Amino acid sequence: MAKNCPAMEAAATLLDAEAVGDLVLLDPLTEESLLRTLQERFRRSDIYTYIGDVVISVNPYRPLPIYTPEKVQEYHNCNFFAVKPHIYAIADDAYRSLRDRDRDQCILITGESGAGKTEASKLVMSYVAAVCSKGEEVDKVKEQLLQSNPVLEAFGNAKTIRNDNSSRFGKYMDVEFDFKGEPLGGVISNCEYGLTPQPRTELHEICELIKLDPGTLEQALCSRTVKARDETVLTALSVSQGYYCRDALAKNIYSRLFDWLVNRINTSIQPGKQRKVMGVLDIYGFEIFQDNGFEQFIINYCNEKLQQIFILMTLKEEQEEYIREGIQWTPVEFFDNGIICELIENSKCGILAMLDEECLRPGVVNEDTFVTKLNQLFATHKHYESKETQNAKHVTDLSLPQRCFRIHHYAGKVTYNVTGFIEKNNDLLFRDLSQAMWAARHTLLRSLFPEGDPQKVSLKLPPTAGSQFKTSVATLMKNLYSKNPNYIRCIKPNDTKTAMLFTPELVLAQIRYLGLMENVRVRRAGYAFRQLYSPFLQRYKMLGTKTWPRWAGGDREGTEVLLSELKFPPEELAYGYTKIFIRSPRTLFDLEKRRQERIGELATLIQKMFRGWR
Ligand code: AD9
Ligand code: MG
Repeated sequence: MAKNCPAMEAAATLLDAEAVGDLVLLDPLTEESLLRTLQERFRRSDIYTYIGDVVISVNPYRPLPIYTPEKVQEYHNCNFFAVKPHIYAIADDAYRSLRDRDRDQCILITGESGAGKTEASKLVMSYVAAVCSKGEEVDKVKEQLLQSNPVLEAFGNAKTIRNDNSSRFGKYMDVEFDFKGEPLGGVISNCEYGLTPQPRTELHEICELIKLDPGTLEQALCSRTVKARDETVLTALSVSQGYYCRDALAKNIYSRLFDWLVNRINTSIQPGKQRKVMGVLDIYGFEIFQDNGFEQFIINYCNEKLQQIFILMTLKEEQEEYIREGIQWTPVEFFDNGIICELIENSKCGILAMLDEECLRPGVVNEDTFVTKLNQLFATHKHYESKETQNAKHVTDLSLPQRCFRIHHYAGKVTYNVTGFIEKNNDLLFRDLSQAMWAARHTLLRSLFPEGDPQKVSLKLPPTAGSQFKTSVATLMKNLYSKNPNYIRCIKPNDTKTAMLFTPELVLAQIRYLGLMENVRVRRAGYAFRQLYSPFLQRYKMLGTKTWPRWAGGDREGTEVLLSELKFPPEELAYGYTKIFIRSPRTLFDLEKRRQERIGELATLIQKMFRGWR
C-alpha cells in the first residue's frame, strides 16, 4: 500500500482524541477517523468496538484481563449500550433474543487467518455456558459442548505461517435450548477441506497398527486392478502414481476419521428435541500465501460466500426493506461481491464447474487445458486475470507466472497455481486401496471404508471435492439465512503475531475490504429496530392510556397513537407499510424499561385487587 496514503497520514496526525465505542457516533465519518478510533482504542486495550450491533474485534495477541467471572456478571442481562463494547455484550444480546423473543440466532465470525475467530467463538460459547442456569443435567450438557472444542482442534488445527493454531476445517455448531433458555445439546457440522497429514511410517509399522497383512497394502499402493469385460488385469503404478496413492490414502484415513469424530461428538451432544437454536460459525479465514493452491481457492471461496451473506443481510436487504416499506431513503453505495461468487460457483460456467468438466473428461487430462478454458471464458471478466488475459487486456504486469490465474477477491488479489487442482478435485481413492482398508482387522478403520466391501462395488463416480464443498457451503448458507445474524468482524493488527502492535496500513486494508465504512453509513442513515405492527402493539400497548387494555382500531393506527402519547421525537420513528421502524436502540431500551416498570405497577395493582376481594 502507498506510504503517503491520505487516510493513514491524517490518522497519524490526529492526537489522542476521544475514541468512541460505537462507530455510528463518529463525527466526522471518514476512513481516517475510523482507523484512528480503532487504533486509539486498541492502544487503550479496548479491542472491541461497535457498528450498531456489529462487533469489531482487533486481536491483541496477548491475554487481557477482560474475560473473568466478574466480567461475565457485568454483562449478564446488561443494557447493550450502557456498558463498554465487549464480545460478551453481543453474546448476551443474542442469547436474550433467543430466550425472550423466541428467535433462532446465528453468530457469524469472520476475518482473515489469525484475526481471532476461533478465540471469539470460544468466548461466545463459554459466556453462554456461564450465564444459563445451573444444575446437574445442564452442567453435563455444557461440559460436553465446551469439551468438544479441544478434541476437534487437536485433529483439525495445524500451524501455518499465518497462525500457530490455524483452523483447517470450518466449524458450525448449533447449540439447542429449551423454552427456559437451558441448553439441551448441540449439533456440529464441518465444512472440511485440506487436512494434510505429514502422518510417513514404514509399511510394516502401519500394517501392525491397522492389523493388515503388509503384502495386501503394498500391492494396493503399487498396483491397480483394472477390469475390462470379463478380464481383471493388475497393472503396476509409476513412482509418482504410487506417491499419489499413498497421499490419497493418508488423507482419506485422516478426513474420514475426522468425520467419524464429529459424528461421535454429535451422538453424545445431540438432544432429542429442540426448541431454539444459536449457531456459532467459525471457519478458516481468508488466506493469501506466496504459493496458493486448491486449498486456498476453496477456503477463499467460502470466505467470499460469507462476505456475501454480510452484504445481503446488512447492506442490500436493509436498503431494500426501506424501499419496500416506503421509507424515505438515500441509497448507500457498496461493492456487491456476488459477481465473484458467480465466477467461482456458477453451475454452468463457473471455475468449479470447469474444473469438474476437466476432471470428468476421458483421456489424458491436465491443468493446462483447464487454465486455457478459463482464459477463454473469462478473458474480459473484471475479477479474473492470467498471463494470457493480461496480454489480451494489454496489461503489463509481468509478475504473473504461467499455469496460474488470479482472482480479485473482495479481500484482495490472490494468484492460484493450478498445479494439483485436478488431482485434488478428483480426490480419487482407487478401489484397491478401499478394499485393502476394508480387509484390515482394525474395526474402526474398517468401518471408515464401507465401499471397500467387495459385495458393494459401485460403478458410480463419487462427487468431486469441489462440488462436495460447494454443496456443504450452500447448506450452511441456507441455515444461516434462516436465523437472526449477529456479526463479529475480526481484524488482524499485524503480520508478526506481536502483542499490541497495530500496523495502520494492514488494518486499513481490512477496514476497506470488510466494508466497514459502508456498514457505518447504512447503519447511520437507517433504523436499528423494526417490527410488524401487530406484535409491536401487543407488546407495548400497556404503556398507553388509549391502547390499554384494548385497542379496537388497526395495528398501525394503534402504534401511532401509542408512540405519540409516549412523546418520542418524530425523527426517531418511521412508519412503514407493515412495520414500525425505530432509529436508535436507546429508544427501544427506553420502551423496554418502561414496559418492565409498567408490569411491576400492574402486578402490584392485581395484588391489591386480590387482597380487596379476600
Ligand atoms: V484461522 O482462520 O483459524 O487461521 P483465527 O481462528 O481467526 O485464524 P485464532 O482465533 O486462532 O485466529 O487467533 C490466533 C491467535 O491470536 C490465538 O492463538 C491467540 O494467541 C491470539 N488471540 C486471538 N484472539 C485473542 C484475544 N481475544 N485475546 C488474546 C487472542 N489473544
Ligand atoms: Mg480459527
